[in-house]
Amino acid sequence: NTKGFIFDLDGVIVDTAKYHFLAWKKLANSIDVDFTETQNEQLKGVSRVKSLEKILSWGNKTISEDEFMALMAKKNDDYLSYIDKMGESEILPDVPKILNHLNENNQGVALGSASKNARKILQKVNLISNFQAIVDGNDVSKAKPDPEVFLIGAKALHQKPENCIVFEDSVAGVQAANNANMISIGIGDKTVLSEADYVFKDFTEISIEFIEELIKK
Ligand code: G16
Ligand code: MG
Repeated sequence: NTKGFIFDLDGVIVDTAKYHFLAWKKLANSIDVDFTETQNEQLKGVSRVKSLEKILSWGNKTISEDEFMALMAKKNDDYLSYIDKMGESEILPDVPKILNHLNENNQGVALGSASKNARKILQKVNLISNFQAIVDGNDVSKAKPDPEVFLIGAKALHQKPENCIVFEDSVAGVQAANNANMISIGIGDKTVLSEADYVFKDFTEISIEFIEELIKK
């Protein structure tokens, strides 16, 4: 039995949300806009363009197209300065255990991320060889909750959507998995991710037996 397992990146494999937060906060403050952790929650799984649009609307700012592009570049440069220092120690607990089990049992493994920096991050934490397919912000035109990112992932794994399982930490991502007709596994808070088929706090709560059940389903 072969299934397709599709992983979100930020919040599932690594905690890059804290670096997005630092970079967005610095940028927002530089244009006199307040930026809180609560607001940052609303940017999870959201593309870079959409994130900046939200920050500008929270601050009631209108800027030119050129300024918009310049701010996006500034945020990304700052974000990349954190990414450059990343290493294997930043992989979230028990992620390698699950990835290795899937790889050893010839299951399809793909990444489905909104980030344009996904490949770079996977290289930094030395996990790139665990993935047969990488679908990221460079490959999609429609953001989560649209199912596009996961449907492209399923195709790359030669799997039907109903034989795919998605791991996601964001509400929009869980909705995207459900919209793709895949099994959705929320990683995080049960009350926030209530639309997911299953929710676990993190991968330390996911047993190999549970993974085996998903493979046999
Ligand atoms: C991630 C983050 C978002 C971020 C987006 C785009 O998505 O959750 O906060 O805005 O990627 O990232 P970048 O600016 O690197 O292209 P995911 O889907 O991996 O959770
Ligand atoms: Mg995420």
